Amino acid sequence: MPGHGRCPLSFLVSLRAGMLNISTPEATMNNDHYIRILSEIAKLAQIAGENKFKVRAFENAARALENLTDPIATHLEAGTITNISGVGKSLAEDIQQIHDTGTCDYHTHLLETLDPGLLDILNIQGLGPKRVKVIYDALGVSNLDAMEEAAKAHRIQELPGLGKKTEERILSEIERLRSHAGRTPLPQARRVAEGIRDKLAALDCVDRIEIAGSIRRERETIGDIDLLVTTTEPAKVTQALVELTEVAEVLASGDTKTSVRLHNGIQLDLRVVQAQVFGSALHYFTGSKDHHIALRTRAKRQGLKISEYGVFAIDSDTAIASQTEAALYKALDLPFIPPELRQGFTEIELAAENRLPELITAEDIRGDLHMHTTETDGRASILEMAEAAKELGYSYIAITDHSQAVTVANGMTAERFEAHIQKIRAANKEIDNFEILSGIEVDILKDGSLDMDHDLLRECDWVVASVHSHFRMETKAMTERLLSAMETGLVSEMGHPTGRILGGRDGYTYDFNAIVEAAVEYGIALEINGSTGRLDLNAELARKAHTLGAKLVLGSDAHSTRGLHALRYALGQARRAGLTANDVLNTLDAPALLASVRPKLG
Ligand code: DGT
Ligand code: CA
Ligand code: CA
Ligand code: ZN
Repeated sequence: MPGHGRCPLSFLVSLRAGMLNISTPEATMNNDHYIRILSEIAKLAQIAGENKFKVRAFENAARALENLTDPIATHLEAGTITNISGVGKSLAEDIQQIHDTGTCDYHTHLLETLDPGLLDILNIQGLGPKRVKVIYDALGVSNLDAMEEAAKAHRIQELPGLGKKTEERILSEIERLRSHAGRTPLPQARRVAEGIRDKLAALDCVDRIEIAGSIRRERETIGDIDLLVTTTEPAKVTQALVELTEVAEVLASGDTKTSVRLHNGIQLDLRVVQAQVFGSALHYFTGSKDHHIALRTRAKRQGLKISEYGVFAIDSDTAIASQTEAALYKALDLPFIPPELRQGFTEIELAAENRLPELITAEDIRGDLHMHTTETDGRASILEMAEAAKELGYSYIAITDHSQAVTVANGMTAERFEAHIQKIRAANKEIDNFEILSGIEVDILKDGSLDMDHDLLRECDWVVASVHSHFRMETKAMTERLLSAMETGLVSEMGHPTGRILGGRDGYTYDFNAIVEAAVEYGIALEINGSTGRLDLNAELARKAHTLGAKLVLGSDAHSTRGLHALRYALGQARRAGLTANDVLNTLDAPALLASVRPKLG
C-alpha cells in the first residue's frame, strides 16, 4: 500500500475544535488528499488577507489536480508534475511536501497564525471564505463554538453582507455538523476495516477474524471499527496490529482487547475470543444494542439468558448455544436474523412469525445502471467499463454520462449525446454475452425540465434523472420541480433521490411521499446510489419507498472501473431496508428491466 499518508495536523485540529472532520481514508491515499490541502490553503489564505493572485494560484492548482486521472505520486516520481497547467515550481514543492509529510509548511503556517478551528467553520455549507473572513475580522470568531455563540447573540446579522437567514442557517448547520461529529461514512470505514482484517488474517496464528459492530450491520455511518479474532497467540496478533502503518496511537492494550486510533482518526477495537464462543461473541459485538435488548426480553420469557459467552438457562452456567449465531437464534426458537436487520425494529417479531424477508444478495444483481465514462467525468471508456462489469458477473450495464448543465463534469450537449449513443451501440457489438444499454444521467433543471432533447431521451435505453444544482428550494417548489421531470414519462429512474452528501450536505427538501407516488404512477424506479459519499436513498428512505409501492434500482455511480464495486454499498442499504430481489429491478434480465419502466414509451 502506498504510504498510508497522514494528515496529523488536520486531525489534531479537528479534535481541538471538539469535532472530528469526516476525513476520507481514501483521501489519505489518493489525489483527494492533495486537493483538500491545496483548497484549504486557498481558503485560509483568503481569510488571512493574502493577495488574490496567491489565493488563485492554489485554487487553480487544486482544480488542475481534480481533473487529473492518474495518481499525483506518479507525476512526482516521474518529475512531470510541473507539466500540469497551473502547477509551477513553488506549487510543485508544496505538493512534494504533502506527499512526504501529509501537509506542507504554508498550510501549517496558516493554521498556526489563524486558528485551526476555521477549518470547521469552513465546513458550514453556504459560508465561503469571503464571509468567514468578514465574521473573523469583525468578531474574531475562529471556531464553531464561538460561531454558535455569535449567531445566538444575533451578532452575525449585523455584519455587512450577512443577514438573519444566514444566521439561522449557520445555527442549523452547526447542529448538523455536530450530529455527524466523530462518525465516518460506512464505505470509507469498511474499506479501512477490510484492509486491516485482511492483513491480520494473513498471520499464521490467526484462525478466524471478522468485522462486527455497525459496519457488519451496514449502518450508514460508523463510530468505530470492531474486529473479533480467534488465535492461539493473542500477543502476536496484538503486536502485529499496533505495528500496522495505519495505526497512529495505541489507546489501550490488554489480554483480550486492544484499542488503537488510526491515522485517519478512526478508532479500532480488536477483541480476542475463544473459538467455542465465537458465535455468541460475534453476535454480541455486532449489536445493535436495541436488537440485544429486544432479544434479551424475549429470552427472559423463555427462561433463558444471553451473554457474549452464549445462551444459558437462567439458573445455569452451561451454554446451550455459543459456537455459531445460527445456533444462538435456534436456541431462542428463531430463524437466523441477518445482521443488517438487527435494528431493534420489528425483526424479532417477524422472525418469530417466520416472516423475515429473504434479503437480496449480490448474486441476485444482474447489472449496474449508473456510471460515467471518459465522455464526461469518468476515467474509463465504455468498453472498459463493460468488461469490468462483465468480470464482476453482471450481464448488462447502462452507460449514463452527464448532460450539459453539469459543466464541471463536461456534460454532453445533444450533439455529443447523439454521437455517444452511437458509440455505446458500437461498443455493444464488441462484447459478447453482455448488453451495454445506452443511457444518460440527465439533469433536472431548476424549472423541472430535462436537460436534453426529448427525442434522444426517448431513443436511448435508460434515463437517470438527477438534481445537481439549485438544491435550496422551498419544499413545494422542489416537489413541483421533480414532478415536472417525472411527468415527461421519459425517466427510467430518479438518481440519488435526496441529493444528500453523507457527512456533508443534507438532501434537498421535498414531499417524499408525493414523489414516491409519482414514481409508482409513471413507472420510475428510485435509485439506491452506492457511491462513497452518498448512500442515497439510504436504508430508511428505501424502506419507506418500498412500503409505498415503489421499485428500487441499485447504482454504483462509478467514475472508474474500480468504482463499480460501490454497488455493494447500495446493496447493503437495500438489505438493511429489508428488500428482496423482487423489490429491486436490476435483478431482472435486460428486457424485463426495460419493460418495467417508462410504460408510456411502450
Ligand atoms: P458505532 O461503533 O457507534 O457505529 O456502533 P456499534 O454498534 O458498532 O457500537 P460499539 O462499537 O459501541 O459496540 C459494538 C457492539 O457491541 C454493539 O453494537 C453492541 C455491543 N455492545 C457494546 N457495548 C455494549 C453494552 O454496554 N451493552 C450491550 N448490550 N451491548 C454492547
Ligand atoms: Ca463500532
Ligand atoms: Ca467499538
Ligand atoms: Zn449524479
